[in-house]
Amino acid sequence: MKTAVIIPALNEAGNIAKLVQETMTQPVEWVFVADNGSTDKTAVLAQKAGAIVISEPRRGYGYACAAGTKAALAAGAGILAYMDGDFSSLHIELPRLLAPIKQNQADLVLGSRVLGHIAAGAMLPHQRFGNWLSARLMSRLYHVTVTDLGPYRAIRADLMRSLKMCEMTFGWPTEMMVKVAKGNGRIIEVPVSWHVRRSGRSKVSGTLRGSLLAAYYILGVTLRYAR
Ligand SMILES: Nc1nc2c(ncn2[C@@H]2O[C@H](COP(=O)(O)OP(=O)(O)O)[C@@H](O)[C@H]2O)c(=O)[nH]1
Ligand SMILES: [Mg+2]
Repeated sequence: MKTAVIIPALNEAGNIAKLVQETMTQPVEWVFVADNGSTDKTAVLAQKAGAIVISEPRRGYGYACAAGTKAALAAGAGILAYMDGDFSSLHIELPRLLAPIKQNQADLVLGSRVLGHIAAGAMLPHQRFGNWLSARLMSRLYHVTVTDLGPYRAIRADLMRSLKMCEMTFGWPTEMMVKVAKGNGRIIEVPVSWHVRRSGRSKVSGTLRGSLLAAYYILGVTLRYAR
């Protein structure tokens, strides 16, 4: 099964080249960087490092993930893995996410930071609480066992293709989970570690606007799709 890693990136020039190079040392066929109008050199550095850069002009985390996904599916990937572009996840843990799909034990594998390790300062208290609340809600409403809603994850490509994603902002990762759960897909969690971003600034949990929007979309999608 050929694997594509999709990295949504917005102004990650300080991270992206090394991250792409490191990721390509893993058993993956492609690294797609979904650039969302970065004003720095993210796109050119990612391309030089060996990634396929997908430019998505519509602003929104979900638009970027969707554009990267579309390109990876068109390339013929059998497994899609998602990873942030700031070194908060480790490339060496990728095989953990891929193994259950390759062994046909799961359709969606979620990297759980709660089951793994969160480095000091890598997750702010409001983010920990929001994750805990969302995971509890999701477990209750969708009869799944999840401890986290982390971005580091892998999914079978044919399942992803069937999901008909429509949340084009911060609700995208949550929509993936609730739709797989509703379709009785096999979801498992594996422990992953979570680290302080290496360079540059947070656009989501480190800002008030990003945090409020993320909470609104994550909780909103969790509740809305349960109906
Ligand atoms: N393409 C794209 N990527 C984004 C956007 N917002 C955040 N990202 C990327 O998504 C990942 C997570 O964002 P980050 O700023 O680290 O959020 P945090 O981990 O909550 O602090 C990083 O790779 C960002 O570059 C966006 O609007 N478009
Ligand atoms: Mg981050």
